[in-house]
Order: sequence, then C-alpha cells, then structure tokens
Amino acid sequence: MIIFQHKLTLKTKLMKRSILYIPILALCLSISCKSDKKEDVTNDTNVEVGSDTKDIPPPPPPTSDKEPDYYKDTKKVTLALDAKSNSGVTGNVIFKQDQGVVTMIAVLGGLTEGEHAIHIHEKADCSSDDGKSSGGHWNPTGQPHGKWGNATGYHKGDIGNFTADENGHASITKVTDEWCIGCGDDTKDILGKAIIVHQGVDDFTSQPSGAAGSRVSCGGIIQ
Ligand SMILES: [Cu+2]
Repeated sequence: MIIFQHKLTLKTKLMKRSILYIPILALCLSISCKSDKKEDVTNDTNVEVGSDTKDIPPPPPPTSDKEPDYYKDTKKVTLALDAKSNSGVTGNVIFKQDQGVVTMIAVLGGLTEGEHAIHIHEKADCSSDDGKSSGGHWNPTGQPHGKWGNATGYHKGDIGNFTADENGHASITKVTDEWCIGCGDDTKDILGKAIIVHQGVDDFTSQPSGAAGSRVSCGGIIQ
C-alpha cells in the first residue's frame, strides 16, 4: 500500500512537472521562431538595400584642384613589335589611360627562355635592323638609369625585366600614373617613343642603359 501510494505521488509529481515544462517548451519554440523571423527580415532588408543601391548612380569621383585636365580623358594606343637584330621576337602592346593612370600590357613571343629587359626608348623610329634608330632610353626628367621607383633615380622608360617561359612567351603588365598618352606633358607623354625589348637583362646599375644587350624587338608608340 505504501509502495502504491509512493508510486502515485511520484506520478503526480511527474505530471505536474510536465505541465510546467509544456509552457516553457512553447516559450522556447516561439523565441526561436521569432529569432528566425528576425534573421529573415534582416536578410530581406539587405536585399532591398542592395537593389535600391543599383538604381542610384554612383557618386562622381572626388575631384582635386591638382588633377590635370587629361585625367578626364580615356585613351588607348596599340602597337605591334617587330623583330630586330635577326631575332624572331615579336609581340603586341596595348597602353590604356584612365583617370590619369596608364596600364601597359605587352604580349611577346619568339624569345629565348629566361629574363629580358624592356624599356621605353626616346624615338618611335624602328627603321634600323638593330633597333638603334629608336635612340637611348626615354629619360625626360634627367635621372640616372635604375630600377623603377628607385630612390636614387630611374628613367621614365625603365620598365624593367620580365621572364619568358620555355616556349619563348611572356606577358608584362605595368600600371603607373607617371605616364600619359598624348597629354602634352613632356615628362609623362609616351607618344612618339618606342618600346624596346632586349636580349639581355637590365642590371639596373650600368649607365646609361643597364647593359641589357642587343635590341631584339621594337615598336613605335604612335596613334
Ligand atoms: Cu632599352
């Protein structure tokens, strides 16, 4: 009898507990649902913000009094490189100017595997077989020859060295605001100059041209 009573009491206790747990469980469920909904709303808001932004035109780029007028001009020059010094080195070069920044992309073929120098020389004249008709390095600021960005100086034509793969192919990209295309600033304007590819490597030290060896490809930068 005592045992039965005890069992009954235990059952009642358990039932009471369950009754207590049900609302707690319901409350938990509703909170978790609410937080799920909250996330959904947040996501929806993000989507809406995103789609709204698309309709608003982007703000104009910040203008400064120091910016030269040519920063507004978008320009492009393409040129082909001709083999020189009995090499088979040819290629194509594209120069693009946008907001005062010039991007050069050169794609070359017919090279020997390994490192070679590439420069801008002073004249768009590739008429001679050795490419020397293009003159020396383009150096409008009268600096010593060196690696681009060197504190001790460098020519505006000191693009530097690149590596050709085992198939003799190479691509070179250079981005700079120290050049322009036809802006008329003699210290920046690459028009009327030439791209020269050398057989050897620029040591960035020897004056006036880095001892880069013969000129194996040449192209005039002309519009
Ligand atoms: Cu050179």
